Amino acid sequence: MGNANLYSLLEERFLDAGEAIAFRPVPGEPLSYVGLCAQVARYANALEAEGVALGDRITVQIEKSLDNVFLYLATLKVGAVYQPLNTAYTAAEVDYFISDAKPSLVVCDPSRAESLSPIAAQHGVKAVHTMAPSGEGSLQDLAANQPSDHTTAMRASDDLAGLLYTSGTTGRSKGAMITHDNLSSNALALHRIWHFQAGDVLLHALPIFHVHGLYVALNTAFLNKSEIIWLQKFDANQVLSLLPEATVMMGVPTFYTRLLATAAFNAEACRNIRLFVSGSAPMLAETHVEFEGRTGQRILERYGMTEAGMITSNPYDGERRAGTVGYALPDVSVRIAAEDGTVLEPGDIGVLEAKGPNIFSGYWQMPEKTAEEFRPDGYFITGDMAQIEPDGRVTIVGRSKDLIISGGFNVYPKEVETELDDMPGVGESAVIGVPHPDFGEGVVAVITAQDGQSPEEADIISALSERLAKFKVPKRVFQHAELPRNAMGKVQKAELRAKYGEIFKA
Ligand code: MLC
Ligand code: AMP
Repeated sequence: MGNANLYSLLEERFLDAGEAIAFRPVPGEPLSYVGLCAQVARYANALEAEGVALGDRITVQIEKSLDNVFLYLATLKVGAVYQPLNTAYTAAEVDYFISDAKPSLVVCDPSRAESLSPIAAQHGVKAVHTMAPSGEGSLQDLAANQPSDHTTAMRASDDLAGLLYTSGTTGRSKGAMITHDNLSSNALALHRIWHFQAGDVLLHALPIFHVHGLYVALNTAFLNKSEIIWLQKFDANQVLSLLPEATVMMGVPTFYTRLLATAAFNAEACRNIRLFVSGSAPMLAETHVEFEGRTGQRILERYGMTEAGMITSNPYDGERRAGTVGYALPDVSVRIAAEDGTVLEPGDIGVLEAKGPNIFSGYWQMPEKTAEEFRPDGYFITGDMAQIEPDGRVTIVGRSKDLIISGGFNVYPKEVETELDDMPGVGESAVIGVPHPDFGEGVVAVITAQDGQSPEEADIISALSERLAKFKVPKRVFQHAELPRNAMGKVQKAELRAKYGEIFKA
């Protein structure tokens, strides 16, 4: 039997690509595919020198960099499990991820070493390394002194490759277990249906701690042996200046609204682009239409999630219809069901369920949670409300899960409410998402006062920022005498969303 390790598939392509450019960092020196292979091997040897064994988790919280990519690929290569964390997470948030994943190694930026080292020690982590060229615990230094050849570890298709945390309705994050086969089947399908071809250059401006920037963008470009223009983060003016050198860009809807807000953005800037992909959050139909009017390009919207990689995509050749997410990927089946699991008819609105080689193998050490999210016949319950037309085209119409998506990052209201409720002076809270011109949805909190206190909005925001990643912190906090409730005592969030629906309107 062959090796199902995703890296073994990628390495074949890398060796075939040879001296072709893999990465063109801006700023920075280009790196060839041969050079990439050597760096990955050095990191793989470094991990093994540190005692990393098959199936061990490696927790990573570092800024986007090529070394970050080497570490991702080396983790695959040695048969360990990559656990990337959003760089916005606070030490308090990371504490939970480390306690749950029980990694054998934590890799962080030098600026975080002081706060993360005691946390790692407390949870029995063998070593904390920093992503720095030198200094105590420098992983780069360790890798630099390793040989540049390494034999890729044998993995079965259902062995774990990644552990990506995603919050649940309870507010507690769950680790989605992603297998080698989940990743390779999804990447191969996207590579094919999006017509990746010789000469493609990917403009990469997404973060690489989530599915979109890490798996969708990188793995498809790698399979294609493409050159990747590598940006630290999304900056509309920088992207505008580099677009003519690229043929493909992937982004969250905020990327596209920010480009449209840039006066110089036009068809000329996109002259060499053959594919713009949008996903991770709903794109307004107006954005799609305005984008086509300005550039002549029809953005291809696709839909996916951490637990499932990509599930549906608008067609490359057929109609890319604004407001829809297209058809199930090859080998993926989707259906609409009622809450009790009854499968509904075309046109009915219900919860989207999906099945296929892309679906994760369950939540890390949470068999009951896993069982709750799957139907007995293997379909995964996505929590997204959708409608399927008779020809199979899917439209996402809402969410059954209480989730806010801000600029492509997920915010679970329950998690923010729990922090608010624990604050002195706060009685109860309700956290909602309302339309935001830049982030799609903006986080807003409504609180009641406790013990006659009247906490200041600015103080609440600043206290929350100590505990929660910036993107989760409400942009506004309003105080009410009491929260609106129905006869059953349930907070009426729809009423609050209607009341504050206009606050971010320009
Ligand atoms: C930054 N801020 C955000 C935010 N990003 N607030 C809310 N939502 C966000 N997404 C905060 C900053 O900390 C800052 O706070 C203030 O808002 C303004 O920052 P900014 O400079 O405007 O933000 P910027 O750094 O430019 O980041 C915006 C962004 C970024 C859109 C470029 O958020 C981003 O790259 N998003 C991509 C997310 C993504 O990759 N999602 C994929 C998930 S995978 P202050 O207080 O300091 O001013 C997935 C599956 C799938 O969902 O289907 O793909
Ligand atoms: P995550 O858990 O970060 O992977 O986020 C996945 C969620 O993002 C999905 O369950 C959807 O709610 C949402 N999502 C992703 N792509 C789209 C899209 N194209 N349209 C609407 N929602 C999307």
